[in-house]
Amino acid sequence: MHPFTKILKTYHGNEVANWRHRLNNQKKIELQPGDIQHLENLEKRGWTVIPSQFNASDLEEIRTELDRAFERTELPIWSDDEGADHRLFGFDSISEKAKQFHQFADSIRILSSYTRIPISFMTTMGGRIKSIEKNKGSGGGWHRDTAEFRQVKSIMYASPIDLNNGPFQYVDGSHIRKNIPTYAKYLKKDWNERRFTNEEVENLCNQFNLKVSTLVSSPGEIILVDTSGLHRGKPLETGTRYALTNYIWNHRLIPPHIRQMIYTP
Ligand SMILES: O=C(O)CCC(=O)C(=O)O
Ligand SMILES: [Fe+2]
Repeated sequence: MHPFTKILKTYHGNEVANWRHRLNNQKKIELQPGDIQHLENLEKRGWTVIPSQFNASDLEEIRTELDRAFERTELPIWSDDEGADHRLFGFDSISEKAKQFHQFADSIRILSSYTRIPISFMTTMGGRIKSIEKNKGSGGGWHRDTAEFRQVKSIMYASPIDLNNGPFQYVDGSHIRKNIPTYAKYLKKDWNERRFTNEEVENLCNQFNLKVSTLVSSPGEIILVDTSGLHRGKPLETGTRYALTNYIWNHRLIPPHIRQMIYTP
């Protein structure tokens, strides 16, 4: 197949599926004051930060629950080769706090207004990552979750975060559709390449004057992000990072490699 035909097929195939899903699941979303600013941040930059009701003691409870869960050998815990990163998908079904995060209406409203696609499936991943030597950070280095369509997530750190213990990083504006193939072409990659080295990201930022944002949010704040943009969890130099992440799918079937990891009691 000609590469151009391939791009058209992949890209438009996804867009057609999106429109079909929108038509079949039309629901009017009532925006709240402040939403417009968050939607503008998502459109322009690819991320925004919203307040939540979670306080320091809620976060402490989440950390304790995560530590306990990672001890439970009957649960489908994922961990990386280095033993730095532990994850449990479906944490919302064993933790009341995670369930509240999962159902948090402000995140759902803003993210589905942004994608203009009703959310049809969501699971909460509870994660703990330690500063073991040579850890790659959460997500395993710079990447896009998808290149073909907008994909969104919400993330809440459950421990105090600083520049050294693994904050989320994002190349502002790298989710903007029309630029995705331009950046890939400059790096001599396929238009929908998803993995990037540190050096490639540095080159892109210099060439196209892009800025890397490091999201050091306050306890309990929630990051809403379009993960089709370039992002990573910064590799940790010290400490341990706890976080909850909502994985969200629209009409698309949840990928089998994730589905099989989700804990259902
Ligand atoms: O947890 C993070 O900081 C980023 C992980 C990631 O790449 C993702 O959730 O898509
Ligand atoms: Fe990611």
